Amino acid sequence: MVKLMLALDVTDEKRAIEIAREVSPYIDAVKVGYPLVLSSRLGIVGEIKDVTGKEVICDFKLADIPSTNEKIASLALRYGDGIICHGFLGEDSVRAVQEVARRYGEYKKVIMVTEMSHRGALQFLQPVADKLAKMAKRLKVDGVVAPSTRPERLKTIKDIVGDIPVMSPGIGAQGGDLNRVLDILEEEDYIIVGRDIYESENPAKRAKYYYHLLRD
Ligand code: OMP
Repeated sequence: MVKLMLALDVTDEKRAIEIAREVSPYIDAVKVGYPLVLSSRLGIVGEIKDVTGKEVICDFKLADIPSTNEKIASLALRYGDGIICHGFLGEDSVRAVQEVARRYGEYKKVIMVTEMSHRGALQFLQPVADKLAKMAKRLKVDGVVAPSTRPERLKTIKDIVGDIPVMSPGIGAQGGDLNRVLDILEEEDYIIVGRDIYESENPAKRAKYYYHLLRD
């Protein structure tokens, strides 16, 4: 079964906790990024984990030199089960994050971005995305991010990374075609959905809709 990761990009801490609690029976994971952390504090990542009882991934899209990536990852992984980093900075920047993850006693995921879902990704990222996917495979990262907005690219990237789980944003507000995406994704993969759930009038109902869709 393809899993559902909620992108909790709300900037009101109370509302974030409320939504997290309401949707928790219907989701498999939560992704917390700059909108929520910068409007509250890093510890919110741990609170979201406590409230939902689900895997929480820090989406900080690390894109720096190894020593800075290392510092940020050390802080984030105190609370998060995993962290998203960019690959275009090169192998050493990703390896630095993997080193930090390895130092934690428990399993922490390092997830690498390949091609992104927005139009601007065509400009600089797409031309190198296959190379990034190959690097992700070589480095044995724990997951890659690839776009639901371009199913043919999602398929290519999935074929390159093989058994590495794919986490795919672009369903809902970005207009990705869920049926096509579900034809490509497999058991250990995730769709990432944000606004279509947290901006809906009834986030729990919307999350439940995806919950059933992924199981049918
Ligand atoms: P919605 O468009 O509201 O469903 O949110 C998508 C989430 O996925 C947001 O948190 C984005 O920052 C994130 N995302 C993308 O939309 N596109 C990408 O290519 C990569 C990400 C990501 O790394 O999570």
